[in-house]
Amino acid sequence: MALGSNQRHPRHGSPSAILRAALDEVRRRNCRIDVVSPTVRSRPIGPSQRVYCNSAALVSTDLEPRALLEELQAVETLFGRRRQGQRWRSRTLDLDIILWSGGWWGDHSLVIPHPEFRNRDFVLGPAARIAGHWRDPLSGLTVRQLHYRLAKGLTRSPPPPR
Ligand code: PH2
Ligand code: MG
Ligand code: MG
Repeated sequence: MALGSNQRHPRHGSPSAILRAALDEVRRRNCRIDVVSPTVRSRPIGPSQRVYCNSAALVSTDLEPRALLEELQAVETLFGRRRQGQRWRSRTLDLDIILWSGGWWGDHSLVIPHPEFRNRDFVLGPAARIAGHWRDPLSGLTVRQLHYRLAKGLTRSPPPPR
């Protein structure tokens, strides 16, 4: 799971505090948080101007990907995330499923691996710290290899066909 925040929260405070509090909330929802990466600050990609805090966590759960997504969206809502309006607007909390142990998943509202994760340093950097040997089922490359390629500017992967 990838975590991101670029807005303060009236009660929890800074984006990094929001990410910590969000992990506590995910833990309460039939999920075990096995490892958490260090938090990085990253320049925003997209229309928002504010710096992001990003991290990654390894989550163990019996929930199916769809059910997990619903729990993560409930946590986002709890932290004041609004879904209407502009895509990629500033957000108090974004929780994305990046990879899962079952390989590929695709339905109308959820695609795993996350279609853009190969192009995002703020996802691959933290993920490489905790899951460097996890393999992308589409490219066959490990997270560490994907991160290395992106950091070297070797490729920008096109989004996979749906
Ligand atoms: N999330 C986005 C769009 N742009 N930029 C950074 N640096 N970090 C993010 O988490 C991020 C972003 C949409 O989810
Ligand atoms: Mg998201
Ligand atoms: Mg996202």
